[in-house]
Amino acid sequence: MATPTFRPSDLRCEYLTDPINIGVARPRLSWIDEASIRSWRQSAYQIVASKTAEGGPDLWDSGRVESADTSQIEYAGKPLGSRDECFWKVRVWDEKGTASAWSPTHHWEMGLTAEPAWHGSEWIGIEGPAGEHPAPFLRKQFDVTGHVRRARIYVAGVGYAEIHANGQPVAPGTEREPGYTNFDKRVLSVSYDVTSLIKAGRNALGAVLGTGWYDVHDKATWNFDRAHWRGRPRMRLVLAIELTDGPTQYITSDTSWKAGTGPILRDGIYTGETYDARKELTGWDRPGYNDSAWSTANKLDAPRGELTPRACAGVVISETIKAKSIANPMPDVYIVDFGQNFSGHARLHLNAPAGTKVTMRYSEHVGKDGMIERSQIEQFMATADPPQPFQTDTYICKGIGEEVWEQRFSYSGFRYMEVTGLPTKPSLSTFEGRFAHTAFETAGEFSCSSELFNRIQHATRYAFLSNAQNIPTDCPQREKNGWTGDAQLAAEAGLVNYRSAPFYTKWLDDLADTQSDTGLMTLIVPTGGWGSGARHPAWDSAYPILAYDLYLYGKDKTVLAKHYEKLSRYVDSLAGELKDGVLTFDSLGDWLPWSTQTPSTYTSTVYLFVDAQIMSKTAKLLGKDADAKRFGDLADQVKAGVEKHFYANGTYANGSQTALSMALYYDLVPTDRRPSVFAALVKNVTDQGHIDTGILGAKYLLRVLSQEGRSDLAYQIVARKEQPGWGWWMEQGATTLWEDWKGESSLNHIMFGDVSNWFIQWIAGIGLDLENPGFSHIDIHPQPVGDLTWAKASHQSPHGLILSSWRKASDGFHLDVTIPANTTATVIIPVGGAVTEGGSPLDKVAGVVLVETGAGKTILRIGSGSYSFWSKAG
Ligand code: RAM
Repeated sequence: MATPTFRPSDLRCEYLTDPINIGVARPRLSWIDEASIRSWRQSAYQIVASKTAEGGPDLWDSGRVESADTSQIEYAGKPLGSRDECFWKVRVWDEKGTASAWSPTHHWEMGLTAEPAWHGSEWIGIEGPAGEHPAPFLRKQFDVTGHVRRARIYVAGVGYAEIHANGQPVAPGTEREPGYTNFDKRVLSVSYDVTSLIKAGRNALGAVLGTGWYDVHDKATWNFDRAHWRGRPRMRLVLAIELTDGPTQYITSDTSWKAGTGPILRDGIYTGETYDARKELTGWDRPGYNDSAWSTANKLDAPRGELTPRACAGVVISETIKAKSIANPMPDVYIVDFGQNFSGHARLHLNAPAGTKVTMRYSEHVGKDGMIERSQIEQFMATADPPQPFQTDTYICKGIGEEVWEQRFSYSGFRYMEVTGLPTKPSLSTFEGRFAHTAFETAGEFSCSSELFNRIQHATRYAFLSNAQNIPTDCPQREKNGWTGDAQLAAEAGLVNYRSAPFYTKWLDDLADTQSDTGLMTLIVPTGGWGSGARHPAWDSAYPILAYDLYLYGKDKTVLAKHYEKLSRYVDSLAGELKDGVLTFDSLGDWLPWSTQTPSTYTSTVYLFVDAQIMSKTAKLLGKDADAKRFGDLADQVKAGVEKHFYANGTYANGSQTALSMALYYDLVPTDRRPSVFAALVKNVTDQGHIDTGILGAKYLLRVLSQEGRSDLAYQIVARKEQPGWGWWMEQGATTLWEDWKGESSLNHIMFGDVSNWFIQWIAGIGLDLENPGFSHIDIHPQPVGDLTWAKASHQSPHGLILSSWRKASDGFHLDVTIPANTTATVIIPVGGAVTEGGSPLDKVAGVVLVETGAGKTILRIGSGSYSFWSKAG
């Protein structure tokens, strides 16, 4: 038998592996402990950090810290400034006092965190009034005087800046860099490692600028064309070249750069891109290019926002999707079907004469006549005068043989694409779909014996990714807006399925930036002004709910501390609207219900209760006891208000599924009344035979049914193939989640997406224990309901991988569970019969404590490790 070993692995800084753009002074470090024995726990750790990979701990030696923590550990060494490197490693001790070997060394680098590090670089671009113009191309030639040891480009660009060095894009596979914020408040900068691209001798840098959200000339309902920040695109850049044999050389953006225009005739975030390949500037990003016809780059004003290193991934092309079929409903009109709804664009492969103009119009839907049908998604732009295109890319050929092209500064939401202007019949390989969204590592998987559930899971993941575009959005086609309600409803599904904490952490800053001095939030974030000035608690609560979700799923207290003041301001100001313990104004509520509309006064009041509770718990966590009491009292006051104004005749509000499940989920129902209220909910669902909620209720209904022991009913709701429900969408051919039960609007919305969270946390049974955030203690409670014969899920928690996999077989019920080091789990095996592992009764199994057996279930407590439980049939 091998000797038990343990070691720390997967070292991360601010959730990322070896990041080079850290902006905070005390970045948080994490690792996971891998241990080959059950019930392993860390008793202590030591972190050392140094300026060089080989050096001693000249930056930090934490010493031995008695703690089982492996995440959210703040760097507490010597202060780090812009561009500083930090190499670090960790070792851990077990409970017997034995030390592990040191982990491999990892590293992080600081981005530019202070103005002097920008080395006097200027914001440059092409001056003139904002609006539709050819995209600026910028270039700079320079000499490097020695051998390059490390080279980094730091760049801020609004709307977008695509950087090239010596003929190549420096971040291939990315697009729409650095990203979207309220540019009056905060502007993102990114770092690129260009060590292998910069050489001794003559070099060239290039940049192409896109309008993005900075210069929105597209006219649409949300008035981004009137945003205060609006201006011509611009960028600011520093290339720092460290030489092995000389002082660091800096190349900075300034008026020594040249500026020209080329093939991108126009680009618009909603409208798309027009590209004339005949105007390409071959070699423009290489040394030696003749730029004598170019003018001098103009120095432009800095955007008002504070420059901040972006601490999360940007947008990448994650997948290339093959065209599935091409129809030809009218002469010269081709309809390409990619078989999957997604966000991004198409890549063209063409061989056509110069001047051939190919137009691609992206759509989610094809009408009866076989032509694309976009009335469901273009209505907010249709009134533009003069008319403007809508998610349309146009390519004009240069006629040199095989041409390959894809746009870079916009994106669309689509499954189908109409192509016109082709001189010859296309083949399937003429087009590829390019799926573009914020990059995430996956954190969760789910599959089961139901093909339908697997399709819903697939659709949820594609909808989540399609709606992650620097910010969480509502839909990738019609609006592309950071609707706050949609985000709060989908965040838990997002956090269990993907490592999305850095993405939400960034968007919380966007929320903070958008808050008014009086504590008002806005409906969309960022906004150029639209959707501000009114209260919509179910949407506005995204701010406290998301901050607290990061704590619940990732033990992040830093984000709670950072936003505490503004969170309090929001909740206090909303509390100022209370009348006798309830909110009485109308606002957005249980949006897009099937048939029953729950009063928004009720849902808003419940959200204020949720907010007050979050603030009370947060205050307690942060040691602010007086505030904890104050917010606790507020929660009590609202609870009493709900009781007085919304409870009557055994029911809450109008007795809708939403009203009842919210009351039960948030514990607004006195204990002795819970059974009757739950019975009323069950009756409602059984009588109707389907879900009857909008987006709010859909997050709570399945959870409450499962919590109260009726996963069988929740299963029926989700497995139903008739309208309304997720199953009906799938029957209609959905490949992403839809905006409404009727299928009359966008076909790629994420706001009904909590169903995936229910699959993972309930069907497969990896339950988050709200009292033990970060899955420190896990509730494993698989739900073998309905026709399901097996289900499995995994989740990468802060402690490591959690796995739950069950199957019903002729010989009984099998449950495989893995829980990571430093955690414990309560396992509920939901069948009768004695449970064994590897042939041994449970009282003989290492790592297991039998808590209860009988009455159709066995309850265990387990320590870390992998287990295979079996409950024999009969
Ligand atoms: C729609 C959006 C979003 C929703 C709002 C209320 O326009 O798409 O999903 O939050 O309305």
